[in-house]
Amino acid sequence: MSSNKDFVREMRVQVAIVGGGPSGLLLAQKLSRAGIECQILERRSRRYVLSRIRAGVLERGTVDQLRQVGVGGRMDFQGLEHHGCLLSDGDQIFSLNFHKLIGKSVMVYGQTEVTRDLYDALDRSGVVIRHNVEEVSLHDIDTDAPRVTWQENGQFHEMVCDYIAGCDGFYGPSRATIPDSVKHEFERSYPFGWLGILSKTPPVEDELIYSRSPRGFALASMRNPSLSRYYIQVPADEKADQWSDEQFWSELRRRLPEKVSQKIVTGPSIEKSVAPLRSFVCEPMSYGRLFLCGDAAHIVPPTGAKGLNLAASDVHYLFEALREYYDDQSSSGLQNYSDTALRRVWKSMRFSWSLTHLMHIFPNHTRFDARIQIAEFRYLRQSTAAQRAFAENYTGLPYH
Ligand code: RFL
Ligand code: PHB
Repeated sequence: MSSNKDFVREMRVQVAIVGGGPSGLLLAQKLSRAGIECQILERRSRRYVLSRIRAGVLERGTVDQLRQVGVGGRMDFQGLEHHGCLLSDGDQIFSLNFHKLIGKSVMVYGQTEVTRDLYDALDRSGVVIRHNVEEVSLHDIDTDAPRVTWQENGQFHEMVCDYIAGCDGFYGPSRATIPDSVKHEFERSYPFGWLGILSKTPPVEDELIYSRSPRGFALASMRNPSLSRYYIQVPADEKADQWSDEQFWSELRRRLPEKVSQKIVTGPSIEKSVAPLRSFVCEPMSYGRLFLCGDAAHIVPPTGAKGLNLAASDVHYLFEALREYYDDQSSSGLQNYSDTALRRVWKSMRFSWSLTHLMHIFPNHTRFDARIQIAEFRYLRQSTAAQRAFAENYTGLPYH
């Protein structure tokens, strides 16, 4: 920060957290329960953060972490435990029972609700979350006294800390602070997005349906017994407002097996948006005293429901490393953080990439590619070994 700016010097904290999405909030909750001081800097208002409709499926590891930090109550009461999912290919539909295959399940509970539960818990523990901060910038990350500066209510602020957790999503400033000479970025973008709607209608089935059809992919998901979430594959540059609700329902029906389509209850959408699909990894996930978590370090296409769950596993590794540092004065966990987190990230990256390839229509696909897709789908339908591998990945790989 330039020395001629008038700025407020905030109290030093142990960990400054940039970004108050699920990864920043979960990390803060874990740190505060362990007696490690932290503060969150969030660019948006709380209301805005809570209006973002995103993930819906939680792996067991995410569920366990939420329970361990005292925010599992509402999730255990309102969340829907799913023992499997349905996969369809045109008119063929089959069910994968994760519970029978590998004895595991997932929890359907929206990211919005997870975020709300974390806010409530952080309010109770008195953790400071500064909303509507602007111009957040990270300094001296390769020294023992890294700093974060920002603008709030027209005033410049500065906070010195021991460590910075970059939890500021794909477009935040943290990743950009790692020098280009150190950073390697790996990316695959897909020539389509997902148009999603939320509607106050009962879900068409008890399980999620991932459907591959000649017209493109569709997903039937839910938030609770009276709130449905549906997605359809659309071209990458599609705008949500080009689609009326009627057009959406009609296209969705054409992409699901007929016996399912006939049962869909339609209604007005209460949210409609297009999400681009991308696979992205930044290596390393740390530099000096900056540690990246969640979408700040990696993005997966939503097909495998892995984004929020990867954010949660990063938080697990980072929290354990910080606890080791403050409790045992050992920095070995922090030194290994990037390698440890990346090992799991790449496995989820692979699963999301492969499921995206299996389920979508690619504009540049040859007839050969289309045949391979069908063969792979049949293999999954017929082979218990393939189904077990799917179930193992979908419900979440172990943290160690
Ligand atoms: P987030 O949620 O993007 O939060 C980052 C926060 O940082 C703030 N920020 C800043 N703060 C201060 N200064 C700045 N300059 C800042 N710039 C940004 C932002 O305002 C924001 O609050 O990242 P985080 O915490 O790492 O969490 C990641 C998850 O949100 C994301 O991976 C998932 O939503 C992905 N995802 C899914 N993940 C799952 O595990 N299961 C799913 O079923 C699932 N479905 C989805 C999804 C994502 C979707 N979209 C919209 C991309 C479905 C969709 C449609
Ligand atoms: C969702 O309900 O938003 C959802 C569910 C499963 C996915 C992606 C999104 O794979």
